[in-house]
Amino acid sequence: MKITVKANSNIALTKYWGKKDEKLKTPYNSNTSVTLEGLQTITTVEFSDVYEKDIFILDDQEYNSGQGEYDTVVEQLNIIREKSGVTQNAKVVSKNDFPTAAGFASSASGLAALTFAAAKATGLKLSIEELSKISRMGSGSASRSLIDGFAIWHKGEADDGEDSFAEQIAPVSHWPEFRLLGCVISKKQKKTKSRVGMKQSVLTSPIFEQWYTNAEKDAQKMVSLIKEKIFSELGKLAQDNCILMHACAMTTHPSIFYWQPGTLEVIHKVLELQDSGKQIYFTIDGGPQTKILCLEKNVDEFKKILLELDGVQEIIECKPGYGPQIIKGDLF
Ligand code: 2P0
Repeated sequence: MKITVKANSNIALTKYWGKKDEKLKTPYNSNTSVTLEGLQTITTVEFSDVYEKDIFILDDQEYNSGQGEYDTVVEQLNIIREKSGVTQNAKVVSKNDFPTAAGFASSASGLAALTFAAAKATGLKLSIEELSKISRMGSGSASRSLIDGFAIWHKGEADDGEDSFAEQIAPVSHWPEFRLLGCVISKKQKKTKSRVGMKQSVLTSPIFEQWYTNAEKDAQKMVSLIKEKIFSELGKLAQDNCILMHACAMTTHPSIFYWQPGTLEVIHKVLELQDSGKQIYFTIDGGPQTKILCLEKNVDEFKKILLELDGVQEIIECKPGYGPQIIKGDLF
């Protein structure tokens, strides 16, 4: 059967940076997120005898064996084949509506869409919890994109990783005024992929232990702030958590600096606005884009100020969104 799925990306409000178990893909610390309407991947999957091998096309480019993207897709299809008993090869065609691999969490929406579509195409009936665990194997942050609204990905304690999955903290309707403004600083693909970078951080950053111990506490605090809708505290916590994650990345050998001059230009503007009492906060992932956390009522004012900065090319506005959905309009 051919299935097409739309999945949203997500932004980590408190981050994941480091796998405790490289095989099970479990994180050192629990982390939290909001799924984002506005940054999406659409993926069509079909299993059929006509395919002599798995085919993967992303944004009109075909990937082959030996390329990381292709191998990740095949590994994910293999998990679904194993669970479903389907043995056929698959064709996977995917499109992102935002820059791939430039720090807009394309792997989160991509792997969530692939996992959901492949599971449905094979007729597997799995819970969101199961789908989150399978998505985790493809990309850690993808485990969170299965969830509507606000999520926590539990680090888990079990030896088999079965308790490491994402769970809803609050639905979209809990806080529809929540906004993320993605300031596009550069569309170039990043130099160090998160997967490679975080592995190096685990091994070499002198503050790694401090980072994940702190981040675990942050994740638990974030759950309360989301539930209680205390925006200013949430923004401050997200910002501080992001700074510590980047300090950990920067103190890795060799050093991982995702920030570009434009990234810092936005940071300084945000700090200046905070000093004048505005409710505006930043967070940054594995790339140069500075992402603004704010509320709907301030969007126009903040967009205008940020677009005046030399380093900001455009702004992508996102609001809380839903988990993967089956849609019409197959890509092949
Ligand atoms: C996050 N990031 O929590 C953090 C913050 C980037 C910075 O999860 O190796 O693509 O596939 O599990 O999920 C990006 O890393 O890494 C990420 P893998 P992933 O959103």
